[in-house]
Amino acid sequence: MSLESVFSEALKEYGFDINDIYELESDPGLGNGGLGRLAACYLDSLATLDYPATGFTLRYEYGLFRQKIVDNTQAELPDFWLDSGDVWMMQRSEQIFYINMGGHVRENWNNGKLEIEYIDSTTFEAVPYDIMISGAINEGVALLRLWRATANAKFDMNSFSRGDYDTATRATAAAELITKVLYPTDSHIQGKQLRLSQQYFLVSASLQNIINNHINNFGTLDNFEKKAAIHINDTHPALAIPEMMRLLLDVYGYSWDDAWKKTVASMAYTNHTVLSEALETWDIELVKGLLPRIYMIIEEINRRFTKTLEETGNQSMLPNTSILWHNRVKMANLCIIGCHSINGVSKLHSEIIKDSIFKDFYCLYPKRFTNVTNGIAHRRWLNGANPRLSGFITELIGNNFYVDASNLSKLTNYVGNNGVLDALAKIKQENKNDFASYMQKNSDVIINPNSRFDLQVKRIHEYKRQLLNVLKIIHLYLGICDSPNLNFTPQTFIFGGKTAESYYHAKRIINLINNLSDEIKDDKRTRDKLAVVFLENYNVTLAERIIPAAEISEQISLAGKEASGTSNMKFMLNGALTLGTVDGANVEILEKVGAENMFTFGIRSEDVAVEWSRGYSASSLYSSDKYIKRIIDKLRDGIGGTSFSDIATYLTVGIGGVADPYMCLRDFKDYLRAHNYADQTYKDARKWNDMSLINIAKAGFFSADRSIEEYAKSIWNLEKYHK
Ligand code: 4GP
Repeated sequence: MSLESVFSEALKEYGFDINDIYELESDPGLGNGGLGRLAACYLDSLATLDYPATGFTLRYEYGLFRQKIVDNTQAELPDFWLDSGDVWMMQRSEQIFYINMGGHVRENWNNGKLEIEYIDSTTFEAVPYDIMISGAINEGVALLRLWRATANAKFDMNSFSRGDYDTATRATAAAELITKVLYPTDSHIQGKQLRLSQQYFLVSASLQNIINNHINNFGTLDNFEKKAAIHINDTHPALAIPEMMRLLLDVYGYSWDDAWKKTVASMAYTNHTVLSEALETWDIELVKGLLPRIYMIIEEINRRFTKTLEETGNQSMLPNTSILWHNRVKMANLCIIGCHSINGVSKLHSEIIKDSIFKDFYCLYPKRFTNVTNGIAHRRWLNGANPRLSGFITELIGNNFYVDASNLSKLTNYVGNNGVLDALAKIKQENKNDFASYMQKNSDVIINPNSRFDLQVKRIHEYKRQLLNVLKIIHLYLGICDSPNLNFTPQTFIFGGKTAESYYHAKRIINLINNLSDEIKDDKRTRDKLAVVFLENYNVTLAERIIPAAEISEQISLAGKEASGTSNMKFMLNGALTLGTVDGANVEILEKVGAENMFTFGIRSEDVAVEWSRGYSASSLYSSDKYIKRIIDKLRDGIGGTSFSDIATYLTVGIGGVADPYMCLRDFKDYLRAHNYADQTYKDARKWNDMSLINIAKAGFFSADRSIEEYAKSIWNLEKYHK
């Protein structure tokens, strides 16, 4: 409403600073990483673009854990976000739905009609809570609906009176557990029964809600697939497919064929990761036990699918495409069979899924596969997070970029304009100063605002290769120790990110980063030149503060592994230059800005498999490259007083697997080259600022508005609310 300054003034009169009030609001930690954050950006765009849309999720009592660094490693604390986060939530008790789990089912034929009887199952109530997401420039509102599980059964007074408190409270406790806590794993699954019940609870409540609304509007489901589009964000809501079938068959009496047509026509699926450990599969017995009717439907979907495979002579595809295989239910296969559209999240990723993980499916259903490159809420990440920069851009090109980010391209008119470049540099410096003061005030971390800010903030994961960054920093550190008088641009390497509590290796990397930070700080030779900072509890609030201050954006995953990445887009939009591999959406950033405005390095995705088949040997790199040898030996000898010989072994020999599985050593030399080139370029401020300006100018494509328009037109067939 553009009323911030009015409120700010009014609050001042009462002695309050608006920023202190902002600080009081906690992040709703309802997701783990990029996948959840993407959904939040999309809701912002859906509202602004005036599309009628609802996002469904669970009202977890405890969101993603708060990360605390204790003894230089990650500890997890519960995040009870509801103590202040619920001010924006409205309970809608009038729209409760009921969900059955457990027990078994009996099929009764009644006058030729099948009736499903649920025996000994438990019924839970799904209570909706709504958060309105307002559009930026219009009256558009998107809804985020969060389901809370409660017990359906009336309080068991009999048991209570007998003193059997256990039985009396069991139903309530079981229900509350479902929406108690968010599982903190990203990009790999943790197969827990509770997680499966969360997934089913989410999809069953949401689908009943969607269908209910549809019937209220149209009185029938006959036109359902023409009016409703359901999007499955990764495989976690894959049970939406058999649940939709269940509702159409058992509740609304459609035939199998009609129900299947409706289901496939209304459902679409986005894949967000190619890591095999992230492709969800469930134990058949678990699914059967928890969801007996759903399992029957999955079996029938699979029976019909495999029959078609046999009839078309494609039996050889069975191992890769069957939903039921080796006692597991393969959720991605269910999604592909049950959805009319399957997309990846960047051009490269969408090609990879067709060529490798879903190759057989691509042969079967070539028309289903498509791409929608991810996007970010540019109004949040530029106008909201970086008012200095967005104000300056408005002075230069007007404020149309607020509505349509492609207008940012008008900034290319200012390439080479010294006045503009100086102003840009000044803004960056002020943002850096602000961040340094914020850190000092809030966490006692001292950052030199005159050093170069080099950032890698994202979930900590082997494939994202924070370790490669660390190897580089150790190399720089040892280099300064060798020649303390060398002219060296002071640099601060800033890391941030959480990892799943059970991901041992990633936790060791967090430990290593923190120890390295200490060692460098304690060393007189290096402390003014080099610094490593690990931001505790990296989250959206912190991201909004640090991204505007960044100068280098590290996007260094092993090529082929990062589906898209979205922080790469946020950094670019805020004028940071990318030091990255040719992976995910980096490929499209490179296409937009040109090789001269980005620092790329590393093996190409198509060469990774070739290199493995040729027998990639990390240990020979260790023996032949004196720099690598020195760094690895240093890991063994100790960093910050602790030996990291396990990481040294992981890189050179392997721990229970191949050595250096994400090819850090393979890419090290080229990474160093790209880093050194960035270093040289930085010395030429005019050139650097020009590159920065071009990055901002070309970032418009990565607005979530563009992605949402693509989804609306090519997948959802969705019209705007006010046409
Ligand atoms: C992430 C991908 O790792 C990231 O590349 C992508 O940008 C993001 O989804 C949004 O599409 N995946 C996850 C996950 O967060 O849990 O698999």
